[in-house]
Amino acid sequence: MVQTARESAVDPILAEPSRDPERISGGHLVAKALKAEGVDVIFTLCGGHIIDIYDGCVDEGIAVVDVRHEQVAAHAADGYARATGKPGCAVVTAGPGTTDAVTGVANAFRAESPMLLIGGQGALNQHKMGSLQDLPHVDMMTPITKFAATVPHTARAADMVSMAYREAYSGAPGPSFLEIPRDVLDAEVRLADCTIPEPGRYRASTKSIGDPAAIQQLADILVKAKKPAVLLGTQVWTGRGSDAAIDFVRTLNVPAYMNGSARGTLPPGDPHHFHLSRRYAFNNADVIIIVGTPFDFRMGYGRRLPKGATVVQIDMDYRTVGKNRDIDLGLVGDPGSILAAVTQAASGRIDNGAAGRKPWFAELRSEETSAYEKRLPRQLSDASPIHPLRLAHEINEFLTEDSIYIGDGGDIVTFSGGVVQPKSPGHWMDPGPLGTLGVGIPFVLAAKYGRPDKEVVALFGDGAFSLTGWDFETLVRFNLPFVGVVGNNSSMNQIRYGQAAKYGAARARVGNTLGDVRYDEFARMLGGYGEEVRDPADIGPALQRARESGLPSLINVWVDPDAYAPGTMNQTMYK
Ligand SMILES: Cc1ncc(C[n+]2csc(CCOP(=O)(O)OP(=O)(O)O)c2C)c(N)n1
Ligand SMILES: [Mg+2]
Repeated sequence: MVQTARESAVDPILAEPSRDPERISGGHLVAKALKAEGVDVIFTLCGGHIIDIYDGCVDEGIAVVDVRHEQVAAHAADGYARATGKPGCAVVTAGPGTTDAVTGVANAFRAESPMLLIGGQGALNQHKMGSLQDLPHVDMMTPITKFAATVPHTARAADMVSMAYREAYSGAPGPSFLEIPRDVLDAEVRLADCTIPEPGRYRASTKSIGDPAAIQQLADILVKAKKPAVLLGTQVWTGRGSDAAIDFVRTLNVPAYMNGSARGTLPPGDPHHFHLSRRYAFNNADVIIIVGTPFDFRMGYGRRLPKGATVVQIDMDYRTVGKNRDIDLGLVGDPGSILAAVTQAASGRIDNGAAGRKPWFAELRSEETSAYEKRLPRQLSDASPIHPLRLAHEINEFLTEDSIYIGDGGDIVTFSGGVVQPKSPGHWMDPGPLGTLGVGIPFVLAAKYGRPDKEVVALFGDGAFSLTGWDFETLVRFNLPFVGVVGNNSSMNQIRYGQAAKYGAARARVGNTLGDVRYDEFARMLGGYGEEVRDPADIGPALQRARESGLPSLINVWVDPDAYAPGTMNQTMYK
């Protein structure tokens, strides 16, 4: 008999597992497949539908990190993939467990982050009968995943996990979803009847350079360029192409701008690192190379790129290249591999064009310096309440080359985006184009758990922190120290600005006011370190004490609610 547990009078979930080494349950098959995939931790909130996966994880040596909200589990799986390069995994129960995780999956979808969400489901033998926590999960997840399916039979559990991960890595990566009905998960089958894919043997390489002719074409374009500029986007880090990107910009002498997860590819101070002169560079460049980032709202849908420039786009996803704006050359493949191939192709020429770009670099550096100097007085402001730019300045000074920086908030994080510079590749984490408030604590969990050798520094808006802040307790429970800063303006300020601008000051305070909450006390209550800061001179020393505390920490910094970031005032995100 194949499904003994289901046929017994005892509920399958409570039936004792057989000790027969020839037999295996669905949850144990899932754990075997996760192990084959290199997953060493699952982020989860428990439920009766999924406990057999936990039991499988015990056997396979996979850590179970239990959080207080499923949104946190899903964001942590996304963040873990970003921080470690290993695939993320979150496991949640049926119904509300899965709906709670939707935002995390959606965020990973827009951010192209490879992860798997496994959700429980009512037993197949109660299908559509109104079982506890039954919902059409697959239908709900289909539009926000690369792959969403039900595991229909216990013997398929392992190979469907592998299938879901293979799908997650096709083209530009993203999330996959599997639901596993509880009778399918709990039943035992003969091991011999199961397909268990072997590590390293069920996946092709993703390091494609696409069309070799296009590589030569791009090399031709570049060697002739007088004023090239490159924008390195998130996929450069996702595909771990940082070294190739650095080699490309140095060998071919191309000024580099970075966004999303690619921030930090080059450190500030590097001669090829530019940040504040991007608009100027694109307006004046003869060749613009966009690598691994779409023409979405962050790029003004490509409309801001001048008509006269030669525009080249490189992306992992065929569907992204040429979308929203015409291009002169499109390449599809792994950004790092493509950049390495182009460097090689251009380096073979007698003159790779690199030498003639001194005046272009000087022009951009002078733009960069004047933009920096214009802002500096506000960045050094001694005002109290504290100017958000001063807070961002102090955080930037505080970061080392081993600090992973996480931004989670509205206006305060918009301010910090212009000032805070990660010092190493992969040391910047933001939600990505979904703009999800609440990623902060889950990303701290993922980054510190996945990279214990790193320091993690996070800046929160008070609004953003509140969405997922209870999982500060998880950081205490798992002994994951980090330096947290809440830029506290007792408001959802980024939204308040838009209301004030449109409806006038008298009608601006609707639906955006928060209490004067002492987040430092909240941290202490949960067993962490906390301090309150009102004077800008105290920010640096408080950050240092938080670092030395060796605990998860929150420094509550009262910032000026009437200072708004230029990006907020222009409402650029809606244009
Ligand atoms: C989950 C989610 N809900 C709502 C929003 C809309 N939103 C964007 S910024 C913002 C205000 C955030 O307030 P806070 O984190 O305190 O930052 P502040 O703007 O005050 O600096 C809101 C509500 C969002 N981006 N994500
Ligand atoms: Mg706020």
